[in-house]
Amino acid sequence: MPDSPHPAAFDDQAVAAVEAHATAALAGARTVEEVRAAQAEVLGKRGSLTAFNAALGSLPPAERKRSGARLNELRARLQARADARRAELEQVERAARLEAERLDLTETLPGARSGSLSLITQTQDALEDTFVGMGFVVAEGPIVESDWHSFDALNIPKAHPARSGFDTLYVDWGEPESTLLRPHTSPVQIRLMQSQPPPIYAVMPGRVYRKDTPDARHTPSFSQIEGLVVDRGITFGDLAGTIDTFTKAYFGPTINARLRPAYFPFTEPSAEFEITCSICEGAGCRTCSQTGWIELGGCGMVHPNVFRAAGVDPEVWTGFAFGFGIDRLAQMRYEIADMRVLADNDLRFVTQF
Ligand code: 2NL
Repeated sequence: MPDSPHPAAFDDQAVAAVEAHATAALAGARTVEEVRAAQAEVLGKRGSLTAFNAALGSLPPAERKRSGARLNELRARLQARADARRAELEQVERAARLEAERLDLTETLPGARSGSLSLITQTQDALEDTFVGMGFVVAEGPIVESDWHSFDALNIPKAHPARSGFDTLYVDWGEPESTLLRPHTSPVQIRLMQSQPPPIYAVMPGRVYRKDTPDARHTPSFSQIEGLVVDRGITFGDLAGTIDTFTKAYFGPTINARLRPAYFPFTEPSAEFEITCSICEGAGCRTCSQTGWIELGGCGMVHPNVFRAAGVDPEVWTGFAFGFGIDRLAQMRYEIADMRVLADNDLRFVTQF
């Protein structure tokens, strides 16, 4: 950039020359830094406009007033031009930075194969589709839960072993043992009953957490799906029919379901829910200990205490609930010997699905 004119004398011609020089310098600035330099050269402490200020003093009073006003106008005009040019360049620099930093997450690197959903997500999606086809809605809720929604509301007394730190992963928040990672999806059902009046026909899928040491059959985090039906006049027959319809819809016509008496604090009566062993199709094998049946989950009629805790009148409404592990179901369907492979991300495993 040529040196800016630094006039000793103060006249119209000199002012016009400074303005022309500054305007050209601003227009020619290619970076925000060049705008700053051009601005300093004219408007800064040692700038040419500042030099004019000194020259003002030697003018006669009338002339000084007129020239001072013109000088101020010029200063404001150049300031505005500098601001406008800076804004323009900032915009350009930002666009260039965004373009340079753009990361295409859908781009497949040479030699890489495109990914797929995890086997558990695929299984959960298929289960949701089956239940939606049967008239259920899908509900979700928080993973970090209160002990009230996880235990008290489910008729699980304070002394129940499921509550002890042995099974439950507590979060250090609030009163000791008041906040936890949900050990089942049942708190979502409690929240659903609290938030809307029956009838309810809903399934709640999601991740749950237990303090389990990983082995072939256990991982400290797994996925579950539970179902809840609340309406007038719901019976155990409706529960058995729903389990049967689901089993046929999801596994196909060769797989049957059966219920056997069981105990859960939140249902009465309660039952274990077994299906034909998919490995031997009921003939008996090692996986099903020669029984021909595999336990999938549990179910039962919702306990009146659970209804009362959730604000549902058990004199008016009845209902049933059921729950089973999604990982366990996938393990059976795909004959996965060791559950830990689900979290390993070993390509020899994940590329099979
Ligand atoms: C199992 C057994 C079950 C439920 C879950 C439930 C929820 C509410 C009220 C009553 Cl809010 N019951 N859920 C009932 C029976 C069994 O799960 O073995 N799951 C893996």
